[in-house]
Amino acid sequence: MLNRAIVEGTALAALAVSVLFLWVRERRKARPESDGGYTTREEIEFEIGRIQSEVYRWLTTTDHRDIGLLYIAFGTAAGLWGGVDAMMLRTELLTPPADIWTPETYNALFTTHGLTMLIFFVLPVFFGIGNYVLPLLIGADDMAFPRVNAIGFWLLPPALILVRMGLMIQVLGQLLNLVLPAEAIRFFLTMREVSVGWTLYAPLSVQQPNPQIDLLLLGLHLSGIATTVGAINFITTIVYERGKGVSWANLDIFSWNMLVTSGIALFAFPLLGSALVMLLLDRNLGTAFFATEGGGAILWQHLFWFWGHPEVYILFLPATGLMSLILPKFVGRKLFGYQFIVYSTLGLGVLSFGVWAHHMFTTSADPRVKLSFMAVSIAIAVPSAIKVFNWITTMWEGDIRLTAPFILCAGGIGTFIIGGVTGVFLAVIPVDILYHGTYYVVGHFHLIVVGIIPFLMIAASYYWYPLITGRWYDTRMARFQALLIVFGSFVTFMTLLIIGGLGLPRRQAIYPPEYQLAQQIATVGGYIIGLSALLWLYNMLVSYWRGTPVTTTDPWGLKATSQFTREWQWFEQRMVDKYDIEPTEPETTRRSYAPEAEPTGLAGGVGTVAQTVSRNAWMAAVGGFVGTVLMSGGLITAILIGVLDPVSFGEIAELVGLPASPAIGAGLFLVGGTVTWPLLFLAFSDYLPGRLLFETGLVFATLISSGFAIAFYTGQSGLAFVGYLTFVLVSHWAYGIGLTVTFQYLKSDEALRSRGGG
Ligand code: HEM
Ligand SMILES: [Cu+2]
Repeated sequence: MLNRAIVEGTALAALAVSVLFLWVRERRKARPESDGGYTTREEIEFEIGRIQSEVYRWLTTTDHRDIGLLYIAFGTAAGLWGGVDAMMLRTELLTPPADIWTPETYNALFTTHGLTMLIFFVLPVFFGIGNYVLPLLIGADDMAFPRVNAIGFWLLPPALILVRMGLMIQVLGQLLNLVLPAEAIRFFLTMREVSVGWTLYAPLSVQQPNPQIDLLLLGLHLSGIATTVGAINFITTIVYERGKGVSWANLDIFSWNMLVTSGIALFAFPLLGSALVMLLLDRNLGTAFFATEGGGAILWQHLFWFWGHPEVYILFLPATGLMSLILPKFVGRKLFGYQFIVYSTLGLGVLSFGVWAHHMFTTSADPRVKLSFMAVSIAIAVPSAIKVFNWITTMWEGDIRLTAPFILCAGGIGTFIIGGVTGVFLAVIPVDILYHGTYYVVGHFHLIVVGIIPFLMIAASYYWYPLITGRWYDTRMARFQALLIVFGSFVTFMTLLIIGGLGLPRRQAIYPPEYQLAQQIATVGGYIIGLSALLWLYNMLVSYWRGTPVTTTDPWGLKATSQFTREWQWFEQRMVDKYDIEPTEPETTRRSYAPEAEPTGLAGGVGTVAQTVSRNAWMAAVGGFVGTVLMSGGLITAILIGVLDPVSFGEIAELVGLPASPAIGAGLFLVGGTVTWPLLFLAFSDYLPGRLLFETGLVFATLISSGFAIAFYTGQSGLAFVGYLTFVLVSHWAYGIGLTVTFQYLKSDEALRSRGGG
């Protein structure tokens, strides 16, 4: 049995030393800077004074680009740390018994792995990218609150240390133990990495004595504060700091996504904060929130997932924003269906708060409540699918350039389709009851969190590397790396879906021998992902000093298809001002896809509205029908190869009060798919943003309310039913009117400002 602390400590130290070694070696050989993170100088050598001033600069900076880079560096480091956990987990699974780590260590590994990746890797990296490019994209000078921005970042390192202190203390304890007797350093030997799972379920999380759990809760609390602060800053920046000519109607898609992500974070994280405090009180001050006499363990699950599900959208939306921004640049066409994508993003923002109980289908919650959560969880796939359709349509007849960012975008669409569709299956109660405890769930979410999310982070790093550093990376190595990570992810997580379908339980260090080959395939895939991450890091670091300097102001040839967006205009200006480089002229130009003239909305007469609406509804109905048939095909295949078992679904369906007949099920599925799509397209019709009217808001709210009424109907009749319908309608009207009035106000305010008033 290996010692975890020593192995993990050594792996991290080896990573850190290699990076340091590369830094020192490459820095010696660096060519004079063309531009980028540090100042131009002919000869680079280490002098104490210069290092001092650099350190001082990075510790005190409030510049949005610097803070962006700090966030990205921190997130990457945390990602590598969580990655080391992942490699250790997969190594244990090479053989059926627990022969490398103890089962307890295995539990600790997946606990810290999950928390580190979700909270300290993904969000910081996206906040970093947002910090760097968002102000450039919207023409702002900086973030709205630069100092708060710095505070938001600097809360994160102590938070990470609190969360993962167990490991450091253990390593230290083992070193001290070499010279000191065990009694003298008891504290260092009692602290353990937390092993209760990333969901911190009560009662285990209340009862385990390990003091590291308390530190972890404090660390998570701190990270929540950091996130909330960052979210407020993004919202304020997008609402108030947009430059001339940037309106809601032409705000870039990445900023829309950061806006919605921040909105979700603003509502989700404070709730997590309260839940964490309640858990701390239960552990230390004898309260009983999560004891059976209090709210019970179920209360913790409600609170946790009320944050937890929105959190997955907090992580996922920025990735879709990057996709919508980057993909069109490499297919030479404008993003198809900008308005639909904005709508679907806003829709996801709201819906993400209405599905949390799909993580609790195997608890004793009321079946009628579960049923409504099932309906909304299935519905949430629609806005996601709208995005996918629009990306695919953007590529249609495009002029595709097979660069690393493109490969990552295409791979990301692929992993997201599979990850998303498996999520829809899990949203169906009988399916979930069978698969909740298996690797199927692990496969589902990893196809997103080790699919589209990191792929798009890496795509963004390749796409903006010339802009940030003024240098090129090794593009061949980048293409190879992109293929490698897409390949590795598919190998690993498709395998997990299959062994999950066969029923292998997740979160176990030990498994039956017949699964060994499959587990080994998944582990090799995992190593491939790890290797590709190291290749990426190497390329980024070495190119920073040795890459070829960029000598054009349009490195990606975006002017040729009129996609030279604001951040590149900023880059061009900087190249012109600093290096006297002439603005690059494109060799050829063409318009990249001309969207038809915007419909005129209600103001243009009822006739045109009816026409567009019926055209969209038709298209949507056909799309919904085809999509549902295709999905049925997937289901049938799964049943044929034995991954899905219809008979047990039937039995469970009867148990939870659903009809057991496959014919009724299939019919409902088909009709539902065909009807839901036109409804959504109607609701999400072409009017917002851009042209927005009061009446449109009402129509929108009414349509959505009918969907909610069906989704949440739990068997009322008579007067109660009338009351229910009235409540749904009126509350949606209130919501719709509120939203329309806000947008209309913002628009008139903007119009006033651009006319020089206000
Ligand atoms: C298409 C929309 C999606 C649907 C309908 C969906 C549905 C579900 C369901 C029903 C579960 C519960 C499975 C169980 O524990 O038995 C689940 C788990 C999970 N999903 Fe999704 N999902 C969707 C998208 C996403 C996205 C975008 C992410 C990540 C960014 C994600 C991350 C997760 C995670 C982390 C879990 C596992 C939590 C755990 O440890 O138990 N899902 N999903
Ligand atoms: Cu969820």
